[in-house]
This record gives sequence, C-alpha cells and structure tokens, in this order.
Amino acid sequence: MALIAILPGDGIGPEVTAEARRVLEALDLPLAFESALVGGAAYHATGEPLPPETLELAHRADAILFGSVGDPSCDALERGLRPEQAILGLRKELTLFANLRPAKLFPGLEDASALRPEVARTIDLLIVRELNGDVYFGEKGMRTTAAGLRQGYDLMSYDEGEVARIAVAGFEAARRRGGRLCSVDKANVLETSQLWRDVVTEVAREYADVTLTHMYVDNAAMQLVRDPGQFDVIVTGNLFGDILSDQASMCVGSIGLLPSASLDDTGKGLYEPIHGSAPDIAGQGKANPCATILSAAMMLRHSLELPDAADRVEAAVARALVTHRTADLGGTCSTREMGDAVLGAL
Ligand code: GGG
Repeated sequence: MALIAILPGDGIGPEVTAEARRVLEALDLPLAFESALVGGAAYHATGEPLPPETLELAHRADAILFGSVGDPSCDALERGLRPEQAILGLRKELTLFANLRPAKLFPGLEDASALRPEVARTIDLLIVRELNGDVYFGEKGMRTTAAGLRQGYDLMSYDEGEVARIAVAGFEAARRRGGRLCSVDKANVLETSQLWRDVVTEVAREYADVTLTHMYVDNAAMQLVRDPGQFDVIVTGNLFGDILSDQASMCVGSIGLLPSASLDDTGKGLYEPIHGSAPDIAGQGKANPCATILSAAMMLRHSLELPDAADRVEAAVARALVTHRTADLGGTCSTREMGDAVLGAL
C-alpha cells in the first residue's frame, strides 16, 4: 500500500486536490491517503506555514500531492511566516531539486492558446527547472544604504554540484524524449549563468546522443512564442524556469493545465499544479482541476511506477477536455463538473 500525503494548501488548492484525489481513488489501486495543513491554512491554525506534523507526513509518505499556497491575509507577515515558505521549505527539506513541467497542446484546444493554431499544435516540450538554488535560497534581506535608502537584496548563487545534478536530470529527460536539450541562462551578464553554461557543457560529454544548445533567457522567452516547436527539453534555473513555464502554459491554453513533478534522486516526489492559490476565485468552484489531476498522473508514473495508470488518467483528461471546459478555457464547467468529466472518461 503506497501512502499519498495530500497537502491542499490555500485558495483553490483544496478544490483542485479534491478532484485529483477522486480520480486516484477511482483507479482502484492500493493507495492510502493522509492530509495535512500547509501554507496560510497551516499558519492560521498553528502559527507556522510548514508545521512539524506536515513535514513528518511529507517525509513518511511515498509521494506528496500538493495544491497551492498563497494567502493575501498573510502579506504583511515576516518572510519566514509567509505561506510560500512552506513549498520552498518542502522542496529544500526533501531535496526535491528537479522540477519537471511538461507543456503540450491537448487536441481541440487550439482556440484557447495565445498562439496561432498552427504554431500551438507544434508544442510538446518539457521544462526542467532547478528548485533548490538561485535567488530563492541565496542570502537575502533588507538594509539601508549609505544614502539612507531602503535596499532589498537576494543573492543569485549556484555551485557546480547543484548545476551538474540538474543538468543530468535535463539530459536524462532529453534522452527519454526527443534527444534535444536547450540550456537557458543569462551567461552574457550573470556570473552564475557563466558557471551554469560551463558545467552543463561538461556534463554533455556523458551524453553524446543528446544535442545540446544554449540560449539566453530573454531570447528563450521570445522563441517560446515565435517557434515553440523548436524545443524538446529546456533545462534552466529556479527563477527563469518559473517564469518560462507560466509563459508556456498560456501557449497551450491556460495555467490551469500545467502539472509538475518535483523529484529528488531516489524517485520520491511532490506533485503540484504550476498555478498558485488564485485567491480571487477561491471557494467559487471555478478553478480548473486538470493541472492537479495531471500532476497526480505524473505521481503515478514517477513515484509509484504505475505508467499504465498514468497513461489512463492523461487520456481521460484529454477526452474530457474535448467536451468540457472551465472558465479559464472559455467554458462554463465548475471544478466538480470538470472532475466528473475526467472520472466519466476514465
Ligand atoms: N502550486 C504552486 C504554488 O502553490 N505556487 C506558489 C508559490 O509561491 N510557488 C513558488 C514557486 O514555485 O516559485
């Protein structure tokens, strides 16, 4: 029996994880579920965004299904108490350094894409985002300059070990897919990126079967809308990966469609939609649960080694989207109706 930790979090997190759990339960697999509070919900109940009991469950579970964190009522709190610290803490505590974010156009969703249909149809890419370094985890703070001005700072830093392990994840993914890896950095300006480029090039020696290219992040953002079909796997840092994957989501129709897997090097994983808590629509049954259901499919594939079940869920989402759409895709379905449609298509 595999134990799945369900961490719904804030905003629309509880609504979308509920639908993903229904889909997992319908598969009739030997899965057990335990839930715990995280993010703003945990802060309001316990005074901490990532309480010890949540962390204990995350360690004990075979895999984690995560909703979203972010709560405007916590905006004025000191940084360590903000909901977002919960997901950063989980990624760091569990050494979940490789974040896989696939983007592919589902059949029939051309009209929802921000791109022309013939361009949208070419998208089938995977962004491999580094998750344990960069400005997210470098030294940060507020200070006062000599001129008496407030100054905020976040140090961007990567060591060569951190770059090498995410490069390996990128090359391995490219080897499993189309054999092309594009490493995205800002090596013309940033020292961190110069190291990134050097280390990725060194790791490439072990992957003669994968074609490596390098691209500056500003160019990558432009190429992603101009000619997204050129990309197979993109490997990049924490901040660039966060931004590029949100951009990729609109190329396939909605941020409500993009799942993710955050993996360590043993197969343990946390699975979450790339979207945040969307407080403006929380509790209204409007959220698209597909990204979370597709994240559950990634969990079946990567942590539970159940590729057939994963294929089944992904095919059901594709079928459901032919006839059902939530508001983000221009439709009128509620979160529950979309979940029902996926269950019906299983
Ligand atoms: N499900 C994704 C989520 O909750 N995102 C909120 C967030 O603050 N994420 C930080 C990040 O991924 O950079």
